[in-house]
Amino acid sequence: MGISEKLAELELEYSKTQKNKRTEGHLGILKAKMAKLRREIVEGASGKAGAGGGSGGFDVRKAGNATVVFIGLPSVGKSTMLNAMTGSKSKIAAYSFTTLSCIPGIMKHKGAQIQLLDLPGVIGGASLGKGRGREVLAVARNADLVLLILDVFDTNYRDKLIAELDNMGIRLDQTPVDIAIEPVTRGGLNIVFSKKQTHGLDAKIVTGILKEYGIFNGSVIIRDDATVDQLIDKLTGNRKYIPSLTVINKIDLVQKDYLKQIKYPFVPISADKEQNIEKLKDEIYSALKMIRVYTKSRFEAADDEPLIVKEGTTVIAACAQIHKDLKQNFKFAKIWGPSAKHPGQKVGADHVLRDGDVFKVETR
Ligand SMILES: Nc1nc2c(ncn2[C@@H]2O[C@H](COP(=O)(O)OP(=O)(O)OP(=O)(O)O)[C@@H](O)[C@H]2O)c(=O)[nH]1
Ligand SMILES: [Mg+2]
Repeated sequence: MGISEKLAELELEYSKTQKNKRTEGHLGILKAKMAKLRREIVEGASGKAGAGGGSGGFDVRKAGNATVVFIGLPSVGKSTMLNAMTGSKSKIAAYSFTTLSCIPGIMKHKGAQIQLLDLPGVIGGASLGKGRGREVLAVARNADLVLLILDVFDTNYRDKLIAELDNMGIRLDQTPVDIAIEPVTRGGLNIVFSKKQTHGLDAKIVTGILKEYGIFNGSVIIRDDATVDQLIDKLTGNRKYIPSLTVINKIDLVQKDYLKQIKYPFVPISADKEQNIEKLKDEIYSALKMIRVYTKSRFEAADDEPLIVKEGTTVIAACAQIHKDLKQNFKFAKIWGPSAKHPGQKVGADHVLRDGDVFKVETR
């Protein structure tokens, strides 16, 4: 029996099992078993989709300051979007599966160069390999932002896309929970909950799941209010936590009121009629949490070209992005702008930059 069949069997058993307090432990173990099989599937696909391509995977090289992937059903308008946003020429057609590989484009916005990746459409069961779905979803694992793209007449499909990504170990808009697991060789399990658990996680369930992962001895400290799935994520270990934006395309086909029934936040656009494209670019830019900072050398005014860095970047990390020598020879920096207490404030390596800062590095 192949991995996919084993997984299907477990999924069936899971769906048939009644969900109550008495079956919770058994369900947790089923989930752990499914997670282990999905990890095998993901690892198979990631290997293929890595840089260099290999056996039929997508040859994707990261470029620019950040990478954004397009995930959606066939024909929702992903390629039309790429072309409208970057001036690329990805093939567009009225039939499904027009795009057959990964087509990159660069969107320039507010001084940043953002790589957009147009991908083949994903369909239900993509994470199990339908329609090259695994390769497509594996590309998303390395993205800085996922765009969930929906046709205005099929807005309920969002949950399915999220589920397919979830099966590939991609957790959209989530943060990992704080669970520390330290296996030892003897002495049994010592499980400590330092927060009240409201999702039914208790010592018995945790013990059962840990056994599935071959952990019989050690200490476990659960510092957040966690779910069974989050504990399994921690044990599986290859999860990607990526932010997302939902885009609804083809709004030229409906009246304004039509959009009011949609219950989640989204950016409405018409890629074909180029409506709201600038707004979408702004939303992508802010979802990526990038800031612009400027360097200044001893004799000159500040550079016009911004250096694009992630929010929360320190002076020393920004230096490393410019040149490794600059990082190595760093003595201190002087700062002007939003993060400076006063113009020209002297700061150390760990000073956190803010959007619009100008800094000058003193080297050894
Ligand atoms: N009315 C309308 N049609 C659009 C819009 N955007 C795309 N289309 C049409 O939708 C069809 C599919 O567009 P594509 O851009 O090829 O869709 P895709 O998501 O890349 O499709 P696959 O590559 O097959 O996954 C084409 O006929 C487009 O002209 C839009 O904003 N409004
Ligand atoms: Mg396409």
